[in-house]
Amino acid sequence: MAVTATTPIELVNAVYAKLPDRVEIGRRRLGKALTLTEKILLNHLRDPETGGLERGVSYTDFDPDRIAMQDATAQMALLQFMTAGLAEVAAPTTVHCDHLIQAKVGATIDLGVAIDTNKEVYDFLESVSAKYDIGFWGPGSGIIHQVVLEQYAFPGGMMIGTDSHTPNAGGLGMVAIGVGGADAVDVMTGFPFNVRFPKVIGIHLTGKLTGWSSPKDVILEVARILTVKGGTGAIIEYFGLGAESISATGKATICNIGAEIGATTSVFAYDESHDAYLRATRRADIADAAKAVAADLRPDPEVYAEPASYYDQVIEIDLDTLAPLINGPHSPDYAHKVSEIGATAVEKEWPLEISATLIGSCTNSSYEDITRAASIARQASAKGLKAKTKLLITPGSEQVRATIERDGLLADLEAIGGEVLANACGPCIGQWSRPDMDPSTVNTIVNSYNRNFPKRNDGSANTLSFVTSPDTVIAMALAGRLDFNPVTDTLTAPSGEQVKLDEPVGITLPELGFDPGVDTFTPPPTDRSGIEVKVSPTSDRLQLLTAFEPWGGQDYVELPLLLKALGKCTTDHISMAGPWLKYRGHLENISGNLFLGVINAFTESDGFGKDPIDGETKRFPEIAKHLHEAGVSWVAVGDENYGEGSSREHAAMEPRFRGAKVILVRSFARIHETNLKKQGVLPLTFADPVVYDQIGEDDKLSFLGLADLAPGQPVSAEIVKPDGTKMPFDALHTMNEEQIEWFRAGGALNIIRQKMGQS
Ligand code: MIC
Ligand code: SF4
Repeated sequence: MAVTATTPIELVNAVYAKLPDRVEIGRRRLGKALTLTEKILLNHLRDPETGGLERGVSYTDFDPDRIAMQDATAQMALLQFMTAGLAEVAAPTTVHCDHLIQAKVGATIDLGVAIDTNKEVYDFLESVSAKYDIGFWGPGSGIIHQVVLEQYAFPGGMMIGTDSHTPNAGGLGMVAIGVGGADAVDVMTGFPFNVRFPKVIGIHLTGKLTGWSSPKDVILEVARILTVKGGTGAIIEYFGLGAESISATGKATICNIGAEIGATTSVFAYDESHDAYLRATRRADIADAAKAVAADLRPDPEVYAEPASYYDQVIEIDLDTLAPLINGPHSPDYAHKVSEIGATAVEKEWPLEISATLIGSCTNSSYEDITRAASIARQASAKGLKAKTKLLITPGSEQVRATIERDGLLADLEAIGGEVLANACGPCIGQWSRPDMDPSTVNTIVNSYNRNFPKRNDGSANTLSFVTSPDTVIAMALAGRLDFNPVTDTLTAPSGEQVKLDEPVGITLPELGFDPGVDTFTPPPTDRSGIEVKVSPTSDRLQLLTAFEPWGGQDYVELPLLLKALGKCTTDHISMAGPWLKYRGHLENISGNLFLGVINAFTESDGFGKDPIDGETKRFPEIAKHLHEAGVSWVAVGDENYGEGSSREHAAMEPRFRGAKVILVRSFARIHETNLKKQGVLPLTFADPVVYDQIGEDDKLSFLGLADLAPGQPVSAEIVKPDGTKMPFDALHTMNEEQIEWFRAGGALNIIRQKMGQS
């Protein structure tokens, strides 16, 4: 099927045509009414009669409708896909250029600089896209998740995307799952997408958001309740009249940040807001088609009547009483009421003065978000107020940018001092040049983004990042302080008058319709025969991949420890973004950032450890390189929710490339655990978490009986102390038969390549 700038109605019709039958099959097989999650998943099972449906247990094969990849992850995904030797991708696929644009002086100049500095990578992505029948959204088109929501998402659809915030499309009723590139390669090569059939958590929303409370507060509250790992292995399904009162883009904000609680994805049922959004984004044909199957795009009535019998867990949130929240620093589940953050900041000694405020990102840059923010800006301007901090705005897509510019909303924000950046990720992913801030200065920033791990925005661990709604960001920008509560506090206007801000007012969809802006989409050409993809052997940004070696049949005996990570170890800690994004297509070069952000459990400082070969203290990537060059395999040990955050498979490929055999932790985040399995690294957890504490810096670790590795069976392991004492313990894994095969083959890609006759 041709890849166009929007999902063709034929694709949607084909999905809806089988929906009623599949729902019937599901009710018969499960012997009960169905949640929305189950309906959508059943409709995408590769085999509707035999695909496993046991929540939290079955590994099941699905056929998603589409794949979306952003530029920073697409490079590695496509380099892997290329080794399979196919003529084209087997499912509709798009590539989106959004992560590589650095925010420095403003939209136009920054975009021009990015096009220049990233030319080699953009050319690569454009030519690979053209060659393999992939749609290409060039730089300036916007952030992948906004473009997907505007163009490709549809109620009842299923997609995967090589970015953890792919669930954003759940706002429009799609099961949209964030994956590593190797999962995308499966689907691009015609194999199913295999994932554990999720548990389903129901979140019942009652009441209605009012005043300063917004959809962002719903998900910040869910993060508070469930924490960063509470959604692991589950799809979050929102229901209730409160859910229906939220716009489609508000729903998308909620689903987007579902990634922060580890959820497989989040989804809202079809309702009027979906119809309205589809029509406003010029997709009336899809709106009509969805309306015709509306009952199957919602949970069965029995589920609403008795949620506790159908969801694994039910959480109640009353929107009438939900107070505005602000979460941070350093973890998106660290929630505070806006009314209380001031007192907490004083107690914790976080700076009350804000050094920068930022709105936008893939999370919060809808028309509604910007109208709400602009409504505050307008009243402030009328009273002569201006932002007391830097205020940066990243529009989520070219369509939103063009529309908010046309409707005067950007001008409202600029009038209080806002600066507009390119339609891209920018400061959200460390692409923020901030020469005015000394990295040794502890400082507070407030933004409407989704994650706030240390060093994420400007590379400095001294920047304390708080996430909140765009409304609260604007209010705090005007006050310049973290202890400002717009509900109760006043600002001093230049006239000396004490001014209280009125509540924000939003417009869900533009009255004049969306302005599509500049066309940045390049469809693949019909004749693709002459297209060549070039990767220079001397490039420092792109490197063709060579296959990893297979397992080899031996136990892993007395592997030295590269590191033991203390506390939070996200993918940002393992493979930092920001300045390193430029090496995302070059495995060897990007391995220079391996574990740079990790806190060493033995020294409690970050980035440095003891080289097990010579005992010297070095940066982790240097130790890993030294071990690699000496042909010494190693193991890394981590704590809870290891690999939280991004989908970037570099966090798994770099250790693999440098010789990691096992990553042994207290628990894993879903995408990262799969990424390790896909690359042929053994992801193991301690059967008894206390064993983590018993591992010393000079210990070695053995993993035995690997020839008998079997689903559900523990692996016998040993700590070998420097004096030779052995301390046996059990390690657990979650691999099924197929995944054990990946391990034996040295990675899933080696199996695909064999099947395609490439090796
Ligand atoms: C992120 O928000 O952390 C990213 C950057 O979008 C990542 C993807 C990447 O690292 O390229 C994600 O969320 O998966
Ligand atoms: Fe981009 Fe930030 Fe969204 Fe990731 S979270 S896709 S970096 S805007």
